[in-house]
Amino acid sequence: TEVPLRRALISVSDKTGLIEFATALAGRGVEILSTGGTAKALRDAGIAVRDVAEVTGFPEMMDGRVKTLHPMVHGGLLALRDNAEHVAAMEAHGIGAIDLLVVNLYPFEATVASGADYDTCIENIDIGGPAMIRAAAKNHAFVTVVVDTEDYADVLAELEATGGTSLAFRQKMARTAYARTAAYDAAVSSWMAAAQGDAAPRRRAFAGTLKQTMRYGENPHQQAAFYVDGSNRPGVATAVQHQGKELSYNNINDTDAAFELVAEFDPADGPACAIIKHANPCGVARGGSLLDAYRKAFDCDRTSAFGGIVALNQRLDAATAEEIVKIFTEVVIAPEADEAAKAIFAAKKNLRLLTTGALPDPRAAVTAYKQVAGGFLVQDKDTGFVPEADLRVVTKRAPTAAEMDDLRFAWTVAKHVKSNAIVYVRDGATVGVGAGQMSRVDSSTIAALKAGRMGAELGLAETPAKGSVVASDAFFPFADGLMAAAEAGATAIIQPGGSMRDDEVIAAADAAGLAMVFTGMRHFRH
Ligand code: 93A
Repeated sequence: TEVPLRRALISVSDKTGLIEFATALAGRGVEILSTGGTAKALRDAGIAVRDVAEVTGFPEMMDGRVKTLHPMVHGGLLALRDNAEHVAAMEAHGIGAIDLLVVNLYPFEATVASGADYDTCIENIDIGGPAMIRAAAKNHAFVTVVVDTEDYADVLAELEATGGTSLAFRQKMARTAYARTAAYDAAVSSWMAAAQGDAAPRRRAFAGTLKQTMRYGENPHQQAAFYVDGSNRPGVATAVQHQGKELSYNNINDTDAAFELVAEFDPADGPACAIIKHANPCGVARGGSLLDAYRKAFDCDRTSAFGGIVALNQRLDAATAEEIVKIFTEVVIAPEADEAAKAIFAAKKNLRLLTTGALPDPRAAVTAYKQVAGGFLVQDKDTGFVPEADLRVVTKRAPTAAEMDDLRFAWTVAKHVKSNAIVYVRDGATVGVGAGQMSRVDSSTIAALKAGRMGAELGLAETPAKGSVVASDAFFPFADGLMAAAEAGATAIIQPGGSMRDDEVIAAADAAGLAMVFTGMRHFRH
């Protein structure tokens, strides 16, 4: 089953590692055929190469749309070398066998990600490349197909070891090849649906590239792996890890939640910090400095913050790093980190530091998937944002400017808390978070209870919920939830409104002297 490599066709858009690879192939006596740009790059490097146009007898035409789509190419890829008829056909038509196909495709995904216009995206749909890849992969009994520059070294190692390629190796390359063309078409189809305004295409395909396999999933008896979608959204998928062991499934999930939350706070408006446990925030704060923001976030729920994930909206500095290492933290994620901060973390072997270079755009359209039995649900990520003009004061008393700042902050945090979400905020920091309860009143009670407990732990004279504001991710169906918040010490409330009993709820707020703002938008999160 070992097949020698005599002839290769190389046609690549991404020319990374091309010269080294082709040089090594040429050094083994492999004849190289190539398309326009690739042939030029090889020739410029002094590597002997034959133009595909010479082999097909046709020039590349129609802006390169037709260059390799020809029987001289596809016959050479598809012919069964041990089939007399196939061999006779090759001889009759002068078709030479192609043993190795090296193709990477027009950068369609990157073109879309760059925000290119419709026609440019269309022009970057590769047709000849996938056709050759699929042909070579089908004929893996004889042909080796390479679609990723990362695999060049493996091909050379295989040649070194066996003088050719083994069937097992060709099979593995063929699997990868079909996944690549499938992912490519999935990207084209998804882009078309979005660009043509079809939110529910009749068929939907999505695909990913393996980034990491994990020891286990959410629990030790579950297998798991992490795939990237090629969108390059800044976050845990694109982050550079500076130290510490590999991220676990739960780490990745929580780090994502933390970073998406903190990215809501524009660094131009000042530093912000979010601490996450089990995908819910146990503290979020803005501060005069990053250190201040971290301390305030930590003070919301010191107990839960232990072993948490810390996300920052700005470059990690040494002072904040010093403070973070005082307790055990699983992961810290930030756009950047000072060398001094990295040095402080270096002493903590179990702490992972991730930097992303940038924050994800909280308003960018992202498609979210959720698996259900027999299918999956697809929706836009919740990028909902209530413009200032849509905030409606419904009570006799309007919030003060300070209350309004905290209400906006609480509302943003509530969007990132599992429903039912109740978030108490004072002075730009959460002081009580009630998450994931089946009853809104229970979430309220828990948030107030946690605030009270933390006040006692911090040695405060009264609960930090006193004089706070509160956000609810969905409307209060009755006045009871609102009354619980008032009893806990909240002075202002932000909620979507829209309950049948809004009048009762507003009357209760007025009676208690509360200020209340309706957003007209809700933020369920499950
Ligand atoms: O426009 S195409 O779909 N038509 C083709 O016949 C064809 N053959 C190869 N694009 C085609 N390719 C692609 O050209 C390859 O997949 C590769 O990405 C690119 C390499 O072009 P060049 O060698 O001119 O840089």
